[in-house]
Amino acid sequence: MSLRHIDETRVTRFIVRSFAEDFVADTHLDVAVVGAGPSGITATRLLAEAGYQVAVFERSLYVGGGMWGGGMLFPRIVIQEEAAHLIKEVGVNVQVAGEGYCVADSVECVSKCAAAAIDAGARIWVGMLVEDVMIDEDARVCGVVLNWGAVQRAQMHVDPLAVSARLVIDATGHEADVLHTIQRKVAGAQFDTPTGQIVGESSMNATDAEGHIVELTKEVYPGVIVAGMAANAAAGAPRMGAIFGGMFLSGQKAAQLAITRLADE
Ligand code: 48F
Repeated sequence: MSLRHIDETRVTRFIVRSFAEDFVADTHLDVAVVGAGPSGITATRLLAEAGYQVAVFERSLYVGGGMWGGGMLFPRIVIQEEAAHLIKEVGVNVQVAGEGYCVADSVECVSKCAAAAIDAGARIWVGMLVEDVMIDEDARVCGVVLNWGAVQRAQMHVDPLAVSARLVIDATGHEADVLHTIQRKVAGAQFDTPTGQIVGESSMNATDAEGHIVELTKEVYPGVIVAGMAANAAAGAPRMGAIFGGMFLSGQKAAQLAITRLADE
């Protein structure tokens, strides 16, 4: 069997049209998630499963954030037993390692978590950087300002586009990038953190870091819930290395907070 003759311009039209339809549909979101690491992808899936219009914007060309590379490029992650259900329910094979620890293949985990979020109805936009936020007249964040990740890398001056969102989840990992942007740009911005400011993460202490991450997952600025490593970084709490239970539980809490918040509006 031979494949049909290809009209190259049709390929172009199909791609651009399909992209444009989906992107236009995502210009008004219930929740814009920034960063497609474990916490962001988990929050995205749970919000989509709950019926919300949610999309995640990821500046890299790949999803998974720090999960893809496992621990120091060994493609495995460790998860505490109490959090393992959040990846088992999307079909990840989780091996019990003993003493309350489990192990999973990092590539399998990223792929299945991302596929489940898409199957639940969310869109994952890769190569899109959130370079800023929109702020309304009540000083509340009401959307994200987007550019191509490649534009940032090339240091080109290209004006961005904007997408509105009833809530934003900062799941940008160690950088807490959305919150740092707000701190830099909004004069006198105060955050719900121990110092009122965005501090940056401290050195590794896995027990402390994992112990605090769920509690630190909250709406730290009007309209912005922080999740994952960004929650610790915002508060000045420690990092933890390749142990991921807190990331999944934090993503789950961010989704639950968002659902409660949106129901109140
Ligand atoms: O860092 P990342 O995986 O965040 P996480 O969900 O998980 C942290 C763990 O991977 C690991 C750890 C485990 O114990 O500590 O590090 O908290 O994923 C964050 C994602 O956000 C993207 C970034 O490329 C990464 O994929 N990102 C960061 N800033 C932006 C962004 C931005 N401004 N716009 C879009 N994406």
